[in-house]
Amino acid sequence: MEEVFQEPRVYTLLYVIRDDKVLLIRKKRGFGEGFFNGPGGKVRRGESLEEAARREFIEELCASPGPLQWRGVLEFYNNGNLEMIVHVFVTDSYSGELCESDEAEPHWFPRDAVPYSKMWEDDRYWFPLLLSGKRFYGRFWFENWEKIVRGYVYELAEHHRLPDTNT
Ligand code: 6OG
Repeated sequence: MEEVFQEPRVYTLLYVIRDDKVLLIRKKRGFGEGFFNGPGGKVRRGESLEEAARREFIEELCASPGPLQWRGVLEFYNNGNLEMIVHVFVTDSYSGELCESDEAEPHWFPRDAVPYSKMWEDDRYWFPLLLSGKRFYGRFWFENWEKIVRGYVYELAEHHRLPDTNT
């Protein structure tokens, strides 16, 4: 029963997409070390998803992101357990200078040269939707966080928009 009442672990990812390029970070430590990913991390208690996405971006890259758009949600299972719920945002701007932090090294990639072989395996399934401006919902089952044994991604349609939001 304990499992059932565990707080869900909710995370964010935030990508800057601008001039046909996307901003990724190379993670220098923690979960996914060595992989390219978006800046992001765990949502804290009392914080909104958007606040968390902004805070993590600033912590990892120093600059402040512009207006955010919510783009999708991903659920990750590992060895059969739901481990992470990740909300994905994009922005087309930021203010200030990007920095390298002890967590992350910023890198720009052309949208047609995204380094999938150095990213989490799930990214190749949903990142194209992100790049083409779509919203999505995905679920992936990993084995030992190494390989995907099952998964799917749905594109969300207009009628799946949440009420009272402009995203
Ligand atoms: P910290 O532990 O650094 O947050 N994350 C994933 N991102 C992708 N693209 N694929 C996955 O497949 C992921 N699993 C976790 C969520 C970890 C960051 O890594 C993301 C967080 O932004 C399994 O605080």
